[in-house]
Amino acid sequence: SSQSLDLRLPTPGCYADPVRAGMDADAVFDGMTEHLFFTLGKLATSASLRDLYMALSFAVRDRLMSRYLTSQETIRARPQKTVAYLSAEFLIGPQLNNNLLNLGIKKEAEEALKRFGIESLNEILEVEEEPGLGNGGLGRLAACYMESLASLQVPAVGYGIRYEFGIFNQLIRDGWQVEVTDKWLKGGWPWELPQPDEACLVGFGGQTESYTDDNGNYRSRWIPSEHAIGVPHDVPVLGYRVNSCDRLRLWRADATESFDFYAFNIGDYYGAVEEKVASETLSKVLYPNDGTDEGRRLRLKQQHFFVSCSLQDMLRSLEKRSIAVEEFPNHWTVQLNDTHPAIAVAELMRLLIDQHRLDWDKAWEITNRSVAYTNHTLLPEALEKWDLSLFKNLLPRHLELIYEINRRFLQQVRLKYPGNDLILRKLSIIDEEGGKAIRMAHLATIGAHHVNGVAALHSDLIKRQLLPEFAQLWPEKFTNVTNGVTPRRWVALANPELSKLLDKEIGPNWITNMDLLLELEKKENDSNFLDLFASAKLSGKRKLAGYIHRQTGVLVDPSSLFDVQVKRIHQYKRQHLNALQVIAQYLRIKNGITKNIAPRTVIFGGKAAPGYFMAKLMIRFINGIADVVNADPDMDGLLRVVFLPDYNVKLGEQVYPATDLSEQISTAGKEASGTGNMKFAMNGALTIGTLDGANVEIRDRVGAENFFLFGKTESEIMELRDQGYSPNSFIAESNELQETLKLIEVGHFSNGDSELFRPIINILTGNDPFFVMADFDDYLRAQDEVSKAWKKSKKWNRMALLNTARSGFFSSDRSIREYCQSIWKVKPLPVEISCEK
Ligand code: B1H
Repeated sequence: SSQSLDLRLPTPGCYADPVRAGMDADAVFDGMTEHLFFTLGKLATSASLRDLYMALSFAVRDRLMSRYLTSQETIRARPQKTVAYLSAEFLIGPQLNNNLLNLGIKKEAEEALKRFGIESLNEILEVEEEPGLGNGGLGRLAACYMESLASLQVPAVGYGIRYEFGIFNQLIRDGWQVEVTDKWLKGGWPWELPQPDEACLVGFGGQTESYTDDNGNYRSRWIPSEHAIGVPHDVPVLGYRVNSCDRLRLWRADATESFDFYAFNIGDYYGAVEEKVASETLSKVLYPNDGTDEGRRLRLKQQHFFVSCSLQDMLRSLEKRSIAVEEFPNHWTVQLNDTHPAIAVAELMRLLIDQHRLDWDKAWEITNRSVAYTNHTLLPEALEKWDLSLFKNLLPRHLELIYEINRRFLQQVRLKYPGNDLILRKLSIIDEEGGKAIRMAHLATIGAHHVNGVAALHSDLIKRQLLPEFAQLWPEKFTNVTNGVTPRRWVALANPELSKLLDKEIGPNWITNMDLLLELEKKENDSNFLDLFASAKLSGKRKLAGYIHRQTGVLVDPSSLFDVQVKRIHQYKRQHLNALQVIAQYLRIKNGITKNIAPRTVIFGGKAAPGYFMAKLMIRFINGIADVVNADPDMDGLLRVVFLPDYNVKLGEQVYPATDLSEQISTAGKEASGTGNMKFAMNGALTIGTLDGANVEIRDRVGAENFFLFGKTESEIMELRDQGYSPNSFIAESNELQETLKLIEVGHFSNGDSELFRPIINILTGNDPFFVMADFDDYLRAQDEVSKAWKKSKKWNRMALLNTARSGFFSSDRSIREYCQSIWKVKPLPVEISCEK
């Protein structure tokens, strides 16, 4: 064992080789040179930009290693609770810049690059392909949380899937979205460390059988018909200027055997490779749906695959240290990021009962004490349900366990509500309406010790609408943790101009203590400072204008109001409401009513799920409007419309610092939280928004006078719906809305084709499920307020400054502290690096 050997960890203090560990520019340069030569097989004289990116990344990775290994060793040697964050998505974004920032060697890297003739670090950062291992907010939240966990020195492992193909790349052709596979691994990805020695075996299919064990007890055992191997690929997640370096452990699926030798011997060559082909498909591709449950068999396989590997990995960590399995809840706290990993409740029970031989009650106590569940959506189409026969076919043992969990649970319910069959049917894990199905949210809620929503309003709606009977049964189980975003990536790294200004004004500690931004409040009337604040914004806008021109050919004016809506395309997010408003403004300008109009650049970005027709048509619609507006000389200097293709983390880093107006216009009650809204506010954008998700809390914090509110509230929407909502009554009352719809109907934005956008018109004038018509007039009114405010630039700048100053609450450091205190009960574990063992 390693304990009997005198193995010293290489540490910056005592690991002598400066090429690998030195933090000055010379050392970084030497490190790059050696990696070019030995790792990449290139001479410095013939190195491409990509080679230099790889060399710098390897040199930076070297400098993470002593922190990473010491952190992992510290966690092992001083056993205390570790957070296991289980998520089907981790949208981590580009790594190089973040690691340079958190290590504190950005200047040194820039200096080293100069010696290779590279004048700007950006040239190298441009080369990096981001791993698109997530759809949107949910995956990005997991990434922000990992960064905050490390920065707060909390021992944590993120567990997920190493998809070979992440979210597709989006092209725009003739105004339509075209999906292209995302080959993020093609040039080699330097940030992962494969650990084949720690592989895990996962079963699927087959059947269960009962038997009598050595003690004469009846037991069940599972004989799977197929297996896959999970190979961990670890990504170090370094905290900001601390030694703590947590681990993101992503599982890749391998075949158990390259060949089935039996099949091969009987001459079935294709049959022999079939199991291999099938299991390697497991981690092949991310489902790009974002909020619509597809109920696909392969998706359930993916979920069980990564959850089983992760739980086995946690149990193995105890075994290695000879810790009894009963101690599991004292060593691991398992957070389920939505229901995608909810099979963990059944799988942990299976591992404890079938493999570790615990009795039911003990196993259930351990499971319940360890597992907590975060809900991210109320939308019925997003709530995961698995067809019973599909589930039984793939996970027969888990189904038995779920039946028993359900039986015991319903027994409890019967005791509380005797004779109430309706409530039994409502609460059961098994949905008996139509074809039988497993409700994963019920499994997660029953199995977890805490259930939380992601913003105050959302958590409240979980209790009142989604799971009211559960909330009555277990009021103390339900809680809220409002989402947050990491200020390292979303301010310090994305917005260097603002960061410089903040450093100068209040010192650099805001990066880890965003409450310090409140000191900026005293500058609200300082014209000088407001000008500096505005010029930081202008510099972001100039950069984005350049990018827009290169990508779309559209020239935009950086002095115009940059009005931005970037997020997945969904009807509930109402990009079409924004688009209609643009048409109304276009009409006003055409009619010469320009007095109250502020020059605007309206920017959209976001991907549509490939099978979501309406979302794809919304993209086509925006591009149709953009074509007409941008080609019309009457719009010059007043209106531009841009659809930015392929919105992702990297592009987000360009967009947030360049935005004046943040569009957060979902139907009240539909957006669980939103996190882009927070990134915008931190970077000094004003929000136009509904009282939905975290918008409510943003408005409370930044002040109602610094926020453009419009639209019906959640309860007004419900009331309208209950009264039998008719969009036509709203259309009848609004001339501008009628004219706007008319223009679309006659084909003005589709070269005379009056059919193209018919489905949009039909849905809006039909049942209008997201109340676009009901909110249109008030939205237009709020947009007029925006234009008015924009014209008083000093006032605007003051409002923007107050948004930044008061956005500290939305740091993911605050969210993670709340999870640690109220759900996980974990404390930080500082990591010391020294030569002494
Ligand atoms: C959110 C999802 C989601 N909620 C299913 N639900 C998915 C559901 O591929 N799937 O099957 C993928 C994603 N994502 C988002 O989570 C909410 O809509 C946002 O409001 C919230 O800010 C974010 C993080 O909590």
